[in-house]
Amino acid sequence: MKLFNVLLKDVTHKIEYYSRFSPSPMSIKQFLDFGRENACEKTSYMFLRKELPVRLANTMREVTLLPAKLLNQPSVQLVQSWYSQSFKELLDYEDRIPEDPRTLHDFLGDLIQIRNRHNDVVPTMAQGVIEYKEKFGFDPYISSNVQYFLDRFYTSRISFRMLINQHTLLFSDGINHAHPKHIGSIDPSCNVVEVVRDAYETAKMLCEQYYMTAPDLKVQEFNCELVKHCSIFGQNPDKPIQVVYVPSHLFHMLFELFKNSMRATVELHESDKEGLPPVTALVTLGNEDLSIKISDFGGGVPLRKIERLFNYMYSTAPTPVLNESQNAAPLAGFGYGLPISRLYARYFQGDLCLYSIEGLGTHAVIYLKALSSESFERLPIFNKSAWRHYQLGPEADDWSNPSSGPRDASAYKPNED
Ligand code: P4A
Repeated sequence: MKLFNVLLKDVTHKIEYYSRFSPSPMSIKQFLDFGRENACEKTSYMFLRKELPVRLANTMREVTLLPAKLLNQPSVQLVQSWYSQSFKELLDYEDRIPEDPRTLHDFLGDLIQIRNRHNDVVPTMAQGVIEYKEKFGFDPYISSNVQYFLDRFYTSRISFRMLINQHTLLFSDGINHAHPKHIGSIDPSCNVVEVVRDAYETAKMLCEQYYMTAPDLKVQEFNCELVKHCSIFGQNPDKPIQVVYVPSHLFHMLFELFKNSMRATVELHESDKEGLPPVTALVTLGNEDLSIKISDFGGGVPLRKIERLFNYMYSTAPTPVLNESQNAAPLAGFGYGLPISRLYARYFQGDLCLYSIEGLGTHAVIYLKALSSESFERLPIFNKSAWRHYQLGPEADDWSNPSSGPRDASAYKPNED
């Protein structure tokens, strides 16, 4: 018991120590340059053995600020135990020199083990939110805390996996046969329209399984990148749009948007004689932004409800139990697709926005940085200002509420408080 307490105190102390450092954001260009020119495993090791504990500790400090009623849910406790375990495993390397060949070998194996341990963090946290809601119901104050927390927590997780994937893909022996040109998880010449079509086809298969039909896709591409030596308008209309990016992140976002557009389209037009209106994708490269717009005629969502589509607490519902006749994954059934897709977009300084025209349909736009030198990781830092977010109690709104009526005119509403 005594020894256990000493160890626990030591880990707590280490979390405090590492959380005082801010994470060091890397740009896609830095990831690429490092991985390209005879990437050095020792250098990567020296960076990660500090940077990974820093990112973990920043997150672990923040977890403890969650409202106790949420923190105490069994699923949240389970996730917390995974973080402690992984943090402890990384501390082993504080005093292991890279010159010992066993160090790099063990580190690689431990990173893979840590990554696997954290595979189910998202559904497990979602389970924690369900547990909370079942016991205490939906609370707008808790929901805004959860929103703030999970956006930061999942961003940190995306970044943590990015670092681990780069290291393990670069330094596990054997080249990536499927993608010999990729540098770790990065494609230096990612053809955006190819990923668009790939995500569409995957969503289409699900849609057809579920609804027996799916809308077509129309793609338009505008390469407007100003190239100095290029004449008319400086346009480059024939050059396919490419970007230095993580194709799996782009796929994740597009797949989500296609599922939404397909669902809205099929549910509104299923019985139309004319058939389904197609979903359109517009891919445009400017000097600063690479924008991808996915549009549909699915009837849209009223503005008042758009925010809910990004809200974790609002959109968390128990996973539908699938019976044998519908063993296909339901289309857009798990609720976390949009908020997490937006985090992927923001992670490298982009964004994901929905513009809905109620009655007609929805435009969803993914913005990416056109230049890999500008796409720096956007990372949460644990500091005073983050801390303050969790201390604020539920406060009176500082905008008028349409239903609360004139404040000094209670005479007009004698029966209301
Ligand atoms: N209309 N438009 C969309 C949805 C509806 C939509 C919708 C009913 C709502 C929830 C949902 C999926 C679709 C769209 C494209 C989008 C987002 C929403 O990118 O057509 O599942 C959560």
